[in-house]
Amino acid sequence: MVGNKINRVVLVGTGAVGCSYAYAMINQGIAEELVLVDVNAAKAEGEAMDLNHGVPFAPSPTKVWSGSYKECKDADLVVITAGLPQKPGETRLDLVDKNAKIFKTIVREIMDSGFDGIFLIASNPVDILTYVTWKESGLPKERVLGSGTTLDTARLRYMVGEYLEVDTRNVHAAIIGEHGDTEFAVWSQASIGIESLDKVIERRNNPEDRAKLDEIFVNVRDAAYHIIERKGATYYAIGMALARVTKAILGNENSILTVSSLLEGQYGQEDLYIGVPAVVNRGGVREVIEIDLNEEEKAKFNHSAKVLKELIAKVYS
Ligand code: 6V0
Repeated sequence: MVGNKINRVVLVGTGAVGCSYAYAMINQGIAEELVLVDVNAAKAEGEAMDLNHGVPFAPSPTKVWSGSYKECKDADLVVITAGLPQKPGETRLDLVDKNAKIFKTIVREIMDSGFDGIFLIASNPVDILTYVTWKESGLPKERVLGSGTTLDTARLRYMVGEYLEVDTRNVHAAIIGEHGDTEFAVWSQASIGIESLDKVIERRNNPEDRAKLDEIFVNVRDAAYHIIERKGATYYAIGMALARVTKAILGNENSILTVSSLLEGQYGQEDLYIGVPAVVNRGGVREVIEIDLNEEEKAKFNHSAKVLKELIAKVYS
């Protein structure tokens, strides 16, 4: 709760990702109210029942119920995890047409309720669907954001932390760009604690380090494929990433997270949503941070932006 204000979050899509998010939200006591909406109303209802039965074990109470789009009117945040998931072998971009259609309908219904809060999007391809949400809702850009590369950045921090044997929270590194095959690690700006990664590698003097970091990046980029191959879907970590972004928003934290944000000239790009470091607070995205990229990283960013812009053109042709 901020002041006397009750925070209401509406979650649209109570599949694997949505429920992992709801579970993380309740376990961390992030919002007072959590409304579950799904095209499969019985599923949303069952999930609300099950989650409510765990509330006595939570650090603070969350009221959970299954509802309808009408309840978005009083929501501070609407989180969308609805849509079709990636099938084995399917890229996130293959999903674009199917999920863009679903989104246009969902966003219209939400706006018809009188909703005037913030949208956080997770469905894939997330950068495109965040753009679609911004266009269709007519809300200011600050109030529409996507999970972007928050999950990918967490995967990178985890794997680098494991390799260097340091707490993952001391790994300050990020993945930026499209949440997908053209994303990349900004190695040039990475640090471990307060020492640059370059300096750490020099000090360690281990000839294997550079190749190992490259291998870690490939494992991060392809993590979804590796997990989907084994268990059919990925959901726990994205659920926790969405809870982290929600906490930054509702708690007015001014946290720097690699969310999907609208570019208006930053990184030499405009009119697209893409994963970049941004300051997130109660107003949504306070500002996009334009970090220095080396020439190789700039080329990778531009390639990622090009792929996304081609898809946006496809949706809005
Ligand atoms: P799921 O388990 O199939 O759940 C999807 C849910 O959406 C189901 O409960 C459906 O009933 C519901 N749904 C479908 N159409 C509608 C509609 N029109 N209105 C309301 N509800 C609807 O999929 P899962 O939860 O695994 O994945 C959901 C989305 O998250 C997919 O697009 C994934 O690709 C995406 N992910 C995004 C990640 C990220 O980092 N941004 C990570 C993992 C998955």
